[in-house]
Amino acid sequence: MGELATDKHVRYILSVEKKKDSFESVVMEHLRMNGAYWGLTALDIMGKLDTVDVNEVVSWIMSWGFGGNVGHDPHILYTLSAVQVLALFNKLDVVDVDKVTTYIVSLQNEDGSFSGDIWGEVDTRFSYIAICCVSILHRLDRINVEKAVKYIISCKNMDGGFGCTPGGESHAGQIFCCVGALAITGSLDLVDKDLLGWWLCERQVKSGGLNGRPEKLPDVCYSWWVLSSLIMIDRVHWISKEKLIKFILDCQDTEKGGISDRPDDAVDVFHTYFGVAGLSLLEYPGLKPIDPAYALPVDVVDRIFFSK
Ligand code: GRG
Ligand code: ZN
Repeated sequence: MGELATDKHVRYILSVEKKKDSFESVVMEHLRMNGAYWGLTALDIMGKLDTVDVNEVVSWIMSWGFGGNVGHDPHILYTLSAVQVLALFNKLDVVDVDKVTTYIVSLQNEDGSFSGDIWGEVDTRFSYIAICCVSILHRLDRINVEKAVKYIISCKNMDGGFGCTPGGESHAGQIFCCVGALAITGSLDLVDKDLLGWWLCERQVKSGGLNGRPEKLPDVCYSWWVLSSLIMIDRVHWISKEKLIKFILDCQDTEKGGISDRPDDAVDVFHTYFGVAGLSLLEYPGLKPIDPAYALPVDVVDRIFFSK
């Protein structure tokens, strides 16, 4: 089995960041805040965040006016990424906490669910994002946690999994969101851990990779969505860690760097991040540990909650 080509992945992520004026990245502009979170968190886990100019990143984030105004329609997806990146750099003090919190509070609906923006689409992804974000900002008490938890539980299915809305099919991505939100609010006792653990461990296929629901192909990003959920419910020993490590390493481009969804596919920053983050959850040597609920390095989460 090969090893993690850390230096190559660092170079790959930095090269994508430099290409930010390219056509593709202008078209994908709305995704750039999420992309920054994926790339920078991967760099931090690999111990290379210091290769990035902090001030440049912080002023770019602030020019977005996340959580409201300046050139982009606000969406809760970018708000969390912006807050996470600022947390990585220990720069949360630049956040207008009241403004961001008020924006998130305004997106909570009567039934406890959250919309992603003023247009109203509801999804358990937005419940996770809202809860994670206000928690990082120490403002969990500003949302109605009881109703938020009740809504998430209403999205639980007979198979133990969770969907995007009540009755929606169980999907590993939504399961991460629901379990993560329940973990952050201290409500994991509402999960049937054996039933959900069984569904999640069945996601491991012959190659060692994980899929996101039955009969689907394995994909490196589920090394995050499935594994983090298994860890939060304390059932990670129900899958083969060795086989999953091998699958992720097989998805590396060992020449140019980067990780793809499946062996021999084209690499991208999203799968590079989730591959590295998955390996961190698997305690692969040389990587910083990552927190399965906040999706940030453990030292960053400790700094947020345990430093004065
Ligand atoms: C901070 C890590 C972090 C996340 C923020 C946006 C979000 C919260 C979570 C997204 C959760 C989610 C729904 C992930 C799934 C993404 C994905 C690979 C979707 C593909 O779904 P299909 O149905 O693919 O196209 P399959 O694999 O089922 O064939
Ligand atoms: Zn994927």
